[in-house]
Amino acid sequence: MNRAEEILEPGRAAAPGAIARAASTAELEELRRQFLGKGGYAARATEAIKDLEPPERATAGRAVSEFKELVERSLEDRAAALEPESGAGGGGLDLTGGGHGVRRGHLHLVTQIQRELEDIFIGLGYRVAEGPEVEDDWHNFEALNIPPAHPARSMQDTLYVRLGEPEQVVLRTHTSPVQIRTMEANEPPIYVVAPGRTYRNETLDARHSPVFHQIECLAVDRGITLADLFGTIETFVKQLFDDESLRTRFRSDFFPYTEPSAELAVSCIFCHGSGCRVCSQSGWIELGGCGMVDPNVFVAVGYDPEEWQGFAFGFGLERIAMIRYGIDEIRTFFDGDIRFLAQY
Ligand code: FA5
Repeated sequence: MNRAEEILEPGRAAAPGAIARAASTAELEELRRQFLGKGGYAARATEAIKDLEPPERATAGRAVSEFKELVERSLEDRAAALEPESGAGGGGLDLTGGGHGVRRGHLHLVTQIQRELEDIFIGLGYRVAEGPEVEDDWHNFEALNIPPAHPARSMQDTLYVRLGEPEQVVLRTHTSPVQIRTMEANEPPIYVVAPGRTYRNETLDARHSPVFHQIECLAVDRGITLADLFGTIETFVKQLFDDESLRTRFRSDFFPYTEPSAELAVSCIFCHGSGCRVCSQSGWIELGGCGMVDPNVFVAVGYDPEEWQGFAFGFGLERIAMIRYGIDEIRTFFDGDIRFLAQY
């Protein structure tokens, strides 16, 4: 039994009996607070999840949601049983009875991760930049050294708001157009991160969704090297995951807008490298791509590539959340099941 389950255990034993003995709706509300409210069993167990070993997190998460369901079910059953007695004379509406209260919501897990990453990068001296989700061909492709006939376009098929070149308008396929918009509007040096929603014409599977989020990073200055890129990524991965057993892997890759380019992957927390459904049997989960800004990109935005160097990377936010919390299905982020969302 892990720490989160230990916290839940007494609650699990006590809840059904205590709720069944409640004599009024006010008493039921008090019990709801005790089991599910701030500082209650579920909240404390959820808090303990982040200190668990990654493989234990999914089990603990499930235990918390099962506990919440158990309490909710017991409360509903008891409320239904009490109903006939609550009105004056044994029926009708009891205007003196306590209300059910409004349950407090909270930020979606992806938004939480996004804000946390923004904080990490602000701490490193970056500022947050934004760009539109409906993007023109120039910013999404062309200025990023992806001309119309380039094969890289077929890897990022998307939804087209307006067809036809060169005025084609698309739902952006990545956050990289924000690099272009930032450089067009500012003189170097530049240190920005740009989180946001992105779209691709892709089939839904455990790790891929047609709508997802990325965070882009761009640093442009004099004398920036590959060592700065790797050092920055390592710093943020360590801060974010705080997990000694997690391994990172850089592999040479290709992106038209960076040269050289690399892919960053972290070891699969579900199978620890032996291969499973979530990592497509590879033992690694790809977080994103990175590299040194290609001189052609600097030329496209009017910077002198002899004077300025830079690095950039773009990572998937859902993937980061999946690795951190042991979530094995990307669909759970957007199918709106409150039992999933309430755990984080
Ligand atoms: C890119 O999108 C590049 N723009 C990244 C980049 C930026 C490279 C700056 C160099 C410099 P890629 O297509 O590999 O690269 O996507 C990056 C990450 O986004 C993936 O590793 C993954 O974490 C996430 N991602 C991509 N497609 C999906 C999808 N369909 N569903 C969920 N996450 C996705």
